[in-house]
Amino acid sequence: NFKAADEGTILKKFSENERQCFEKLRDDALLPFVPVYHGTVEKDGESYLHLADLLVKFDLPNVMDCKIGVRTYLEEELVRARERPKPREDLYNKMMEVDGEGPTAQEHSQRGVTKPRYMQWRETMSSTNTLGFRVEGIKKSDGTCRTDFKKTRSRQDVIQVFKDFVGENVDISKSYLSRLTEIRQALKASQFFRQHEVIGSSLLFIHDHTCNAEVWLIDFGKTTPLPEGQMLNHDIPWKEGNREDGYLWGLENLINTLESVGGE
Ligand code: 4IP
Ligand code: ADP
Ligand code: MN
Repeated sequence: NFKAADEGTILKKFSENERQCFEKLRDDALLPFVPVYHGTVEKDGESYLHLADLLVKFDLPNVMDCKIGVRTYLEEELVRARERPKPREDLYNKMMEVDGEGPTAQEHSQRGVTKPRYMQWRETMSSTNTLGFRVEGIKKSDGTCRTDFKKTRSRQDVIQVFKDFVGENVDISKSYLSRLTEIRQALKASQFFRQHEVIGSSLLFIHDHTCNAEVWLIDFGKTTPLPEGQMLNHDIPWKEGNREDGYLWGLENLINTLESVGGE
């Protein structure tokens, strides 16, 4: 999905939806918290979004991707699956890898699950539904990489993952917390945030041994504008039709969870 680019930048596979988000963010309170956007690029017949590489300022970075929100799929995917269910074998296999008892009897016999069904199951297995965020992956400076967090759900389990990530370094968790507090403030001031349903977006945590620690908003591939004049609250429960994403609720829980990492 990514391609190497000029010094300090990356190319991400083009999506028109994400391009529109980066364009609108050029003029928004969230601008300091999203990677610098350099427009679109064509290379070998493919289109890309040209973005700043967030890792360049770090020396042997540790990176964690947390997907924020209580919902990870669009309401339209739900409607589509209801009208014309398309069971997918790849998603059935991914479900089976995590839990042989995940699929229902019918899903077993058809060897397929629909996309929203898979996404909802992922949400309940992980901390997405209960905490409004989940850890997707961690890459450490020693080269190790973990993406086996599909069943990391309880607050205690998440705290353990965070502890391992920051190496129980209090300075780093404090820097992360102050950055998250700034992000919360920027979200509350952001016009873009009020007017968009933010689905499948992540906060990217990056730190290194010099104790440089930053958090960035990334991945707007499924961030969708609301109809003119409509706004989201971002911290009330989702009910089909209200398009709420639980982003602020998840951020609050994330801050709260990280507070339990440095402390005690
Ligand atoms: C993936 O499930 C992620 O949710 C992807 O979201 C999603 O892509 C995939 O849907 C889904 O299979 P796992 O994480 O369990 O592998 P993201 O790219 O944000 O990580 P979408 O297209 O919804 O963004 P499919 O339809 O691409 O398989
Ligand atoms: P996708 O839409 O394929 O899920 P993301 O935008 O979520 O793509 O990016 C996937 C991963 O790539 C992130 O978890 C992060 O590690 C890395 N990444 C994304 N954007 C940047 C960036 N601007 N700089 C450095 N790394 C990035
Ligand atoms: Mn992503």
